[in-house]
Amino acid sequence: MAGEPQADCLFCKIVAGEVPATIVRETETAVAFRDINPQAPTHVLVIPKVHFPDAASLAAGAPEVAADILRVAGEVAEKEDVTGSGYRIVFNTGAGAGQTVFHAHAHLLGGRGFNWPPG
Ligand code: IU
Repeated sequence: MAGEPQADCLFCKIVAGEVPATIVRETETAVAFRDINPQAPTHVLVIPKVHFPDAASLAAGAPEVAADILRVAGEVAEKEDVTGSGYRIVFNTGAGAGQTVFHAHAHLLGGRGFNWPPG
């Protein structure tokens, strides 16, 4: 069922505390932790505790949680002190766009310059 934990999902396991992660913020609905392969000085993943495969399905199925993800990303950006220089919030959606973990997640990237268009 949409939103239910998936046994084979790495991020569901992080939410359940079964796989370790460096958690920087946790709310009732979301967990933020450091990416294991950081692409910027600040690279934090913000994930919903409920399981949806991508950002669009999360927004359709649990819009209040999708809003929480954005709010938490902004709070982490403040805490990491990257708001002044600017930061990115990225939702890779689909393998063709680079999504490798099919549990919705926002990448919060900051602490360096960014190019446009992205690669
Ligand atoms: P993507 O947008 O699905 O490609 O992002 C998945 C991210 O999850 C990617 O940046 C990985 O480095 C990160 N990650 C992680 O932080 N911990 C893990 O155990 C695994 C992936 I597997």
